[in-house]
Amino acid sequence: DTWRYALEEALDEVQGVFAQKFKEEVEANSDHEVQLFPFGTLGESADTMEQAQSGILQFVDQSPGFTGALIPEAQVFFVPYLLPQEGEQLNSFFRNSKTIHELFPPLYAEQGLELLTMFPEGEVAMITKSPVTSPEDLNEVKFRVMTNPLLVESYRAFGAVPTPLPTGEIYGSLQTGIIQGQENPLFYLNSQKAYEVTDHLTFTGHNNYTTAVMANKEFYDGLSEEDQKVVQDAIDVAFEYILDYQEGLTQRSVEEMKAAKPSLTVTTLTPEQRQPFMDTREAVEKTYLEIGGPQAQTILDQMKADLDAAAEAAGG
Ligand code: 6CS
Repeated sequence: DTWRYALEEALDEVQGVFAQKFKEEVEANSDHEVQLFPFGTLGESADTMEQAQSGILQFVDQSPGFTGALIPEAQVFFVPYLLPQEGEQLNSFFRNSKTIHELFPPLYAEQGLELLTMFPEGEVAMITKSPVTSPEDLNEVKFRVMTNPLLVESYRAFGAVPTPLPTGEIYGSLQTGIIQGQENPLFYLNSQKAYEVTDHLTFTGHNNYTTAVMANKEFYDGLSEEDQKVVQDAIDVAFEYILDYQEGLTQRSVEEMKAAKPSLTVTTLTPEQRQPFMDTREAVEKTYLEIGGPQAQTILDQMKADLDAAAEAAGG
């Protein structure tokens, strides 16, 4: 039979590379076929989630950026300066995190979803029409964010006017000036040609982009033990593959963007410039505890413990 898998990106973007590896593994180790539906074939993220919950799709990749209303606890990924940007500590966190492997699955299960994995998609940077070196520079700036209440709060704390929009509307909204900035990992800013409609790229160090892959729970529970193992093994292979694949991807993407648009400015904020952005973390954490659902405190505490463990494992 054929398993349908939708993702929020194109096949040559990070979620697409992951999905293709998953497909390859499943098909090599079973009689099942995986049919991939990249972004644009089935609607926006909100649509594919509905399709996965109702069982039209067997698998879906949806970032917590769009899962905020469904699973409020997943908004924890938008507390700024909580996750390290990239590197061994981050990878170790995703491999071993109790939050991800033990606490989140029951919360996804309540929504009819089997959480299979979460993986990082790269350091997030801002790309804007005017330069950004302080929260004052974001004053009055309509800044596109994913439709996630805590991400909205975090950009409000950064001083911007957060504007939640689906991904398909980013380019046009920058072009027409409805918004003046957005954030995303570098491979995505590059492949979506965000630099064509903005002029300044800024590394603030406030986050890494996290995504999640899920199965429809009824479908998954109905699989034989053998097939569940095929799925889990394929996920494990694709997970390690996608971490390797992303080595150096941020830097390469910046170089390609600079080559495509030499006038694009690329700025990494100094520790002093970062400080006022970092200072918002406590307030956003507090908001998370208010709007992050009944398990928010447990999730936040475990997440910090996981990050400490990852720092230790990475030797720093
Ligand atoms: O910003 C967004 O909406 C999109 N960003 C990424 C990196 N993947 C898909 C998502 O829709």
